[in-house]
Amino acid sequence: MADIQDIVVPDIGGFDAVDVIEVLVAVGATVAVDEALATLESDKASMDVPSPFAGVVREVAIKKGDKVKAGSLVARVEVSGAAPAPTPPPPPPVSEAPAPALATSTPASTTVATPEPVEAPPAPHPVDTTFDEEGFSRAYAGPAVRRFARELGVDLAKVSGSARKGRITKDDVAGFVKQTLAAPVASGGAATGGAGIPPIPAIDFAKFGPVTTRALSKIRRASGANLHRAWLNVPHVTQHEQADVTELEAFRKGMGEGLSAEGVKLTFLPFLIRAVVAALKQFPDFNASLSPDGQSLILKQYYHLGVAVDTPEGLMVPVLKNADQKGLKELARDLADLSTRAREGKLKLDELSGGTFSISSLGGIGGTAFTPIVNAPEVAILGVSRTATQPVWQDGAFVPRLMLPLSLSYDHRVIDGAAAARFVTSLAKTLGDIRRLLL
Ligand code: CAO
Repeated sequence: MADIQDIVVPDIGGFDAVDVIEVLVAVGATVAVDEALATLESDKASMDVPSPFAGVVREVAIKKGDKVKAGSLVARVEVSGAAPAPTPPPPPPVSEAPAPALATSTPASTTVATPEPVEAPPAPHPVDTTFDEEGFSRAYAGPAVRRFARELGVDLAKVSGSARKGRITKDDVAGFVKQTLAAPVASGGAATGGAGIPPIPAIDFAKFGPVTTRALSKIRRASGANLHRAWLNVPHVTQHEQADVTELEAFRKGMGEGLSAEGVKLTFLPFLIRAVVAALKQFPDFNASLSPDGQSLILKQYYHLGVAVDTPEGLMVPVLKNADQKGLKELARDLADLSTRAREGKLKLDELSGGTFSISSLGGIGGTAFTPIVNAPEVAILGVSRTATQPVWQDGAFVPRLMLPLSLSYDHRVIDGAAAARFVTSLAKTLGDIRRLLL
């Protein structure tokens, strides 16, 4: 009698809804021990489900796009030969180590973004851009190589594998890209990427010294695409200013003591949010978006502020809704809740959309100024750096004052330099005189 074995998803580390991104076999296929049947991907990693048996696939129980968990049936295999191989340990996830928390290596251009679907980058003057999805699925390659190929827009069906049994390696994909880049451009024209942007040449860094390669997290890839889009579409200018927060700090400390007993941590941010809302009301063009045809300005009558949060998986921008209707205490509570859940990956989709203006605060970390990238289609973003006590000339003498650096990046298609200077000056004035803030 035929020995039909169920193959289920092994222990995948406590995830209970992992995406099936590829099904690698069909009914009737002959599989070898350890041959991958499907590829799963969570937010943190992707992994193959291998067949513990050699035999013929009699049933495939999942399809691309399904969500599975440990124990879900993947396939039924009619085992060939005698004793089946012992059940293997769970496959090691393809490493997708947490991305560095912040773009600290490029302080001149720190950025924010909401995670939206990653758009495939335009292939640099490819010779053949056709993509055979079926062939891609059938190609013999592991999940990391598949992801690498997808990111580069490489159709695995066209790549020949150099490893055992023709398995495609990362080097094969890189070699294919290199070859494609080296090929003569099909039609006349400059060697440029999409929109006439010259591509950065592919370099084999290993020629110069040892290297390791780490896949980017899903969030980093998504925010990267958004940032790139904003950077290319928005003519950015950044206006810098310093607010004297000496009195605000004394007030914050005094208030903070009482509030910490209630479990509320009062940082600068709730004050900033209040001050920003006041400035947005005074300068409504900063709480607006350009219409898609670029012919009009859509002025929003609500104040939903995006706040950049540094998470282990990359940057996220949860949105604090109706910030104008909340007091300092409620803002502090909401911020703590949103940033905690952002770091735990527990935000809901509607908490990541609808922002009208963003704030990116690096004040808790350090720095004196930076250039945030406008979170388009918003038209401005406020960057906040760390306070420092500085000598300020007042009434004929230098006095020590606590100064808060502000960096406002704006879309110059919508906002003039003069308006930006007025906006930050007004903001600094409000922060410098907390009586205005309490209005
Ligand atoms: N100057 C001096 N100290 C500051 C400060 C500032 N401008 N802003 C915050 N601090 C202090 C806080 O008072 C707090 O001090 P204590 O621990 O002694 O009380 C400490 O720094 C840490 O603050 P925090 O970061 O926990 O709280 P926050 O309200 O300032 O910020 C949040 C919350 C979520 C914005 C922040 O944690 C964060 O993730 N920031 C990074 C955002 C980011 O990555 N932006 C870059 C985007 S561009 O790539």
